[in-house]
Amino acid sequence: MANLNEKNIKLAIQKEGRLTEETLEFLRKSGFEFESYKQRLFSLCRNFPMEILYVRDDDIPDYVASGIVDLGILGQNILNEERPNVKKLLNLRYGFCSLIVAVPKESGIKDIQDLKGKTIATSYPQSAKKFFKENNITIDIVEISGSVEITPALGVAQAIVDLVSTGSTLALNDLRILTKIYDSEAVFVANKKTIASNEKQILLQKLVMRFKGVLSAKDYKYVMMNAPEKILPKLKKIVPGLKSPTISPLAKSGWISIQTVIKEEVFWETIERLKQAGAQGIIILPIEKIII
Ligand code: PRT
Ligand code: ZN
Repeated sequence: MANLNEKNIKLAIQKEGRLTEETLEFLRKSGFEFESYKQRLFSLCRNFPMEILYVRDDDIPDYVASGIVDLGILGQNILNEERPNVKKLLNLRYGFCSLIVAVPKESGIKDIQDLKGKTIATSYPQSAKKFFKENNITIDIVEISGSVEITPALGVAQAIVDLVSTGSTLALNDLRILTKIYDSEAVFVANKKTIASNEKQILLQKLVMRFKGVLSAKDYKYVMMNAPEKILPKLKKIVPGLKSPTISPLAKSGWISIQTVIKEEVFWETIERLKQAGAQGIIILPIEKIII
């Protein structure tokens, strides 16, 4: 195991899989510089005392809980399944998926109650057991490590509990969703001793601030526009929370330039209303980071 310097904070991420690319992108956006070629086992950040270790996602909870590493990025689904003794610090807003119960399209099963006494194949036995127990449904579980979706066709199970993101795999295997157990996304977790440690706590706080900066920037866009000065009160009404936009006069008399941020979720709606109100030359820029 890499242990170049005891003082470095250690972060475990998935070596190769669905979370890898977006995790590397997220770390780079957060300002960490490091090499990351295909056969890597670990990387040392050039501009921060942090080592990144590349491991299987299933190993991350144990590594963090036991203190082999201080921090980890993994799917919430793995936390729900393994319930390791770690502290979740942030949701990272990528790697979205849901754990669902699915049955063959043609099957007569209409409701989860119809699964009583049936066999269910899954790679998430703990999550599945908990769900059916909470719903007072007795089922048998067959634990499968991969290709769970083919088990109904093979006659191994009458239903499956599996992760789904686009739904293509279910469609290809003629399965339909009966119900959802939980939603998941990538999360940032820490070892509890690291959080309490004098030395590493400071590094951890810096890291969390950087991550939060990237996450909140995702929510907003930077907008510049020109407008006649007299419609400013109207524009202020359209952009909620816009108490003090940056306003500068334009060479054309009676006209101003306005700079502000707009929340992503109401973005198009807001832009259309600004345009209707008389704003012109609207320029939209992505925001790299917001430090509050
Ligand atoms: O080798 P290693 O053990 O590290 O990787 P792995 O094969 O166990 O995991 P990997 O790379 O498949 O997934 C890593 C993490 O990505 C998971 O723990 C989830 O948090 C997240 N994630 C997001 C997903 C999916 N979306 C997903 N769709 N993990 C798995 N799937 C699978 C699902 O099991 C099914 O087989 O993709 C298939 C369905 O995808 P759709 O798009 O057809 O619905
Ligand atoms: Zn895995």
